[in-house]
Amino acid sequence: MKVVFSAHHRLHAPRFEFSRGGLTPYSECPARAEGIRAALSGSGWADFVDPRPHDDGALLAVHDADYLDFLRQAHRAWTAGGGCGDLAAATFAARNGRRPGDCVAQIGYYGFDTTPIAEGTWAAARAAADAALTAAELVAAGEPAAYALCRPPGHHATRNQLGGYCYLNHAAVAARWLAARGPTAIVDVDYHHGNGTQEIFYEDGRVLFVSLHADPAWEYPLYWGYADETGRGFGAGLTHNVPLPAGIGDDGYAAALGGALDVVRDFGPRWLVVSLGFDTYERDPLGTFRLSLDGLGRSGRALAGLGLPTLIVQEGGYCVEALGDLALRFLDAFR
Ligand code: SP5
Ligand code: ZN
Repeated sequence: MKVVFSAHHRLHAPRFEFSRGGLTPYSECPARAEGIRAALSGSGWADFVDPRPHDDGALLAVHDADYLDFLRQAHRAWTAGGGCGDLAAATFAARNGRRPGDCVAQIGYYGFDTTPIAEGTWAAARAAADAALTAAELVAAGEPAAYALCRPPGHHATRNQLGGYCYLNHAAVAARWLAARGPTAIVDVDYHHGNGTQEIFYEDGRVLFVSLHADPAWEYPLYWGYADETGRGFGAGLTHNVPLPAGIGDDGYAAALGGALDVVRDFGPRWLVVSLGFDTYERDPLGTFRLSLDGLGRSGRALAGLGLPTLIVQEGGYCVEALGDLALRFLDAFR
């Protein structure tokens, strides 16, 4: 199958994240994508493709222009003002606060958590969005499936806020592009709720958003992802959240996914976008689920069983040593 990958992801390497009251090494590290790339290179069936560069049009169909401008120049402004290392927020804008001029103030306006901006963040995020768009174009041109090996991930990024290691919402950018060519279903199987994707399509009648994730009552992103969030306006009934308990295993997850895929079948989409996270895996350091390697394979087979042209976009997953095997097992059903 076609795998779209850019080495530009390596330019994005924040040093620390703020977690539980202190700084810890950044979990969303370059070794994640390199592990997947290496495993796919050795598979014999991955056909690597470079992302095609796109102008800002497809990004602007999802994100606000002022937010994109901020992402593009924030680290430069931070460095020019004497900052060193990564730019991160410690103060956040009140909902009705004004857009400030200073880059330190802006990251608390254009973000909902302490996700930092490093020197190469814009270049890496832009290349990842190009990868998702390129993979979408391949699917629209007749490929049965294509995999965008995106890094940084995207599904927490909203139309105007970064968060959760995400800056540009690659799955949303690609889904909006596909939705101009037919009804599109997004199935988000990352361990965390895809709050950014949900927000972007909340009132969109052309895109179904279905997400399985840890219950936001106690897990990140904490403020979105409840089952009673179902969409609004043209999108009424087209958001479907399935919060799941800590410790859920292969059988429980497969049952929940089966129910979610019935919702997709009822919608009758032309295209499928999978937001793929491997943080549901039993050895993931951030997650609490208990899915095995075989469980991830089952998820891949269930999604492939929809029989739809499918774009797979990489999101989270932090057990670095297992990511290559997880990708091989999940993607096996699509090759
Ligand atoms: C795309 C995605 O999976 N984003 C997840 C964002 C989760 N952010 C909160 C993580 C808090 C846990 N910190 C653990 C630090 C270990 N070094
Ligand atoms: Zn996640």
